[in-house]
Amino acid sequence: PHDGPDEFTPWPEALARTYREAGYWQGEPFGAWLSGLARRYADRPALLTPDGPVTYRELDRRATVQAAALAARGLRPGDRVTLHLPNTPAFFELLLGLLRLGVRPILALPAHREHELGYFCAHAGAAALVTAADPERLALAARVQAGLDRPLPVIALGENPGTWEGEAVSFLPSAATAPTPDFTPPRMNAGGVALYQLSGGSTGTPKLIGRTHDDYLYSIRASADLCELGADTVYLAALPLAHNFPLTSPGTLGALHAGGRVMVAPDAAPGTAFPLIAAHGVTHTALVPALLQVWLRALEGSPHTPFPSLRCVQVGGAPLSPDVARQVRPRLGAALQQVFGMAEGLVNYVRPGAPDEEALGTQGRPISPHDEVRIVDDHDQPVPDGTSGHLLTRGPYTIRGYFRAPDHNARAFTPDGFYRTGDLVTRTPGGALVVTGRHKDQINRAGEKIAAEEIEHALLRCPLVQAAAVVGTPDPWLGERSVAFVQVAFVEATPGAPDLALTLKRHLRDLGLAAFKIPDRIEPLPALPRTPLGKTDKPALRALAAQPVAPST
Ligand code: J2J
Repeated sequence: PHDGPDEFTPWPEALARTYREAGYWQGEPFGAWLSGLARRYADRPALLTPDGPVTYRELDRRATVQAAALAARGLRPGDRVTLHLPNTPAFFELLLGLLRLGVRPILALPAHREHELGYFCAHAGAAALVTAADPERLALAARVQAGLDRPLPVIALGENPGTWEGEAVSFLPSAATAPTPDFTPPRMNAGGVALYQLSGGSTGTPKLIGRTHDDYLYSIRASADLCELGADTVYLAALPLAHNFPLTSPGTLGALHAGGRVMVAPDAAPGTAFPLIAAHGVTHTALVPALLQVWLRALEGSPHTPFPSLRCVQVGGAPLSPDVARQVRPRLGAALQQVFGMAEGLVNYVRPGAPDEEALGTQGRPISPHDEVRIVDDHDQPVPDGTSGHLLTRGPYTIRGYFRAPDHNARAFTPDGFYRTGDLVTRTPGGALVVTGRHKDQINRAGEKIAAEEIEHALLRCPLVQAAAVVGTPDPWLGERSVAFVQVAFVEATPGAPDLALTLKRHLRDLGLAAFKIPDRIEPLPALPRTPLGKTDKPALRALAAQPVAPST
């Protein structure tokens, strides 16, 4: 299948040749990569599951079982599907099965609800929603179907729990006990899109990021190498498996590439993750700063090396304060590795063994010598080293355009193909990047990205709301909390009527927004402050949001 210019923006041929000649792009699709791992690591454990280890050979076999089963359900190479799974080991047989079949999953997060899943399916013309056969997810899938104006097949991993309320559903048995099918994988172009990651975004609708087999595998291999993963690595995935960070930086796929073992935590709570670290000899894991703080809090007062096996805790996704960074070594008995990455591509790592100054106070440096980084002022002119500016980047694994978003692409990329990250950074004399702020209308709530405009549009769909603006405000635990300011139609206060904030939160929940997007606070204002040009004055609202809340009477 060929993607049109709005669906995929290729790299210029001269650069593509450079990336191939440098050995970054190896022309190998994910299916062949997995076969290679099965040959190389054979009977070594790949996944550690509650039912025992799954070897590399068996993981490879299960991916083939699922590829054949998905093909039998009508999925064809080039199709797009929305993949919505909880953190369980079966995520890998499905993801790898889809990749082997050349079907491109949109990697939805577990927190996504019908608002997001429905949008992905509609926007991408998805051939199916692939989910898990638990009653809650099936009910969600039925609501997604009901909200679309064309039929959407649902493929649910597991047994029919007998609660299905939608239309076409097909249950996909676990591959563990299924016989090996006679299946020949289709030929595939490694330069084509393998899967879609999701942008943190700043616009009214989420953006899809097409990552090619070539570029995604390069970032995975290079990440695994520079993070020094090996056959003795035991990687605990505590963050949502579909997210770019725990998937590829170096993440579960990096650990598999290195011949290590992957352990999946259903969630990142200390009560869930700590026993797994102890029982399975976990060596590496990845956290967002908010979760790191929860882990550190849970360890207060415990002996100083609670987890003798733990070597490295990676932290990224949101700003990490040096004070919290400093506590990692003494409390967790492991090295801290800061990671500053983005689903669009560019990932920076503090290199293992870096001096404290760099490890605690910077967000590292790019993976590749071919990652181009520009730090510029508001007019796209380079700023002197040591000055904060907008981070622009292009390189062998950074996209050149979002899927079906030509207008947004014209703003989000420079004419010469640099991605405008929306991050403000400085470069240290040693060449490491320090994130100093953000220039995008986004809230980073505990590492989860909220596009202000998406929530504003959703609030405006309530007839009471005449104008809405969502901003972030500092929070010691979450990093940022979200605050919505609304201008509402005059409503007479009737005794016993639910208060405005509750009404609007209910409105957003009814639209099916992911829970992390529901504003932490909703405040009415007689009118939103405006700039001289008539735009909402967000800096003024941020200042207002940061004021102490008056006790309600
Ligand atoms: C400050 N802000 C950071 C950091 C990301 C590895 C790690 C993280 C992500 C990720 C990822 C930050 N300090 N250390 O995909 O592979 C903010 C920036 C960035 C945005 C990207 C990976 N690390 N950020 O977080 O696509 O604002 O990817 O542009 O979810 O998170 O978000 P996302």
